[in-house]
Amino acid sequence: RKKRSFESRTSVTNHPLARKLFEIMSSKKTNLCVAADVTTSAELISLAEKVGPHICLLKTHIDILTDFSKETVESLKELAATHNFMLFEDRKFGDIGSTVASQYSGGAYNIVDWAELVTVHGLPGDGIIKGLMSAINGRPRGCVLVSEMSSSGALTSQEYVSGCCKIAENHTYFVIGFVSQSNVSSDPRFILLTPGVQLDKSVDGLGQQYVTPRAAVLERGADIIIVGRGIREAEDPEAAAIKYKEEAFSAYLERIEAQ
Ligand code: UP6
Repeated sequence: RKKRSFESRTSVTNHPLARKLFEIMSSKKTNLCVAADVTTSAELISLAEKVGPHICLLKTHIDILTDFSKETVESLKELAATHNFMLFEDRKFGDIGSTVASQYSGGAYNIVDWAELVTVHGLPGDGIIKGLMSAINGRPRGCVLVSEMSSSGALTSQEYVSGCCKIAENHTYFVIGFVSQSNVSSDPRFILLTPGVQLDKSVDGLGQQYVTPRAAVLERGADIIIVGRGIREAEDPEAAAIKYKEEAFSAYLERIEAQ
């Protein structure tokens, strides 16, 4: 399954956002997601402008902004439309259905209003999916289940991973893939996103562990690599984005040609 092209996988999924993502990846020739972990709206918009042409997804942690406003998301939405990428809020929802429904559609961030995709932990069981779904009000929305983590000592056992896969299989109208560190599913509908990717470092001193874009795609089954500091902290973030994009996409091409 990991050898199929993104293009050919477009037709195996019924989820409009999975299809949209496969199409963006094929047409822009990028399987790079940038983790935009910055603390001001100005930095966020500036980073999105620089990396926008080179990414399929912009991953945010919207709650680390010190100056969040409606204008912030309006600008992000405009950039996403201009450069053809999707907004992906890494909220890592992890509570009971009723609570996540309020966190998704309420509060200061109203995530469901602007983020097409969000991350979700499988820990609470599938009530979390039902809770999130109850807040979408007919909008096209989807989620990625965090099945494994990149940090050292992560508690995601094999049993936990297969539990996440079951939730995904039972809720394909909402779950479009996984955050993972290995080939957690052979189902071509599911998109695997792998964080913990950097070219120059192997750890960050706070538990994060890195592999190269090539290793993520060819050894860990990543469809999409997620890169934060490797790009953000580079002298020239746009040049770094191009470099990570090219490394990850050429590894992907190698993988599909190997069939
Ligand atoms: N992230 C991980 N590992 C996971 C899941 N998510 O690092 O298992 C997220 C982090 C951060 C990004 O929350 O936003 O991916 C990685 O950033 P970095 O490249 O700067 O380490």
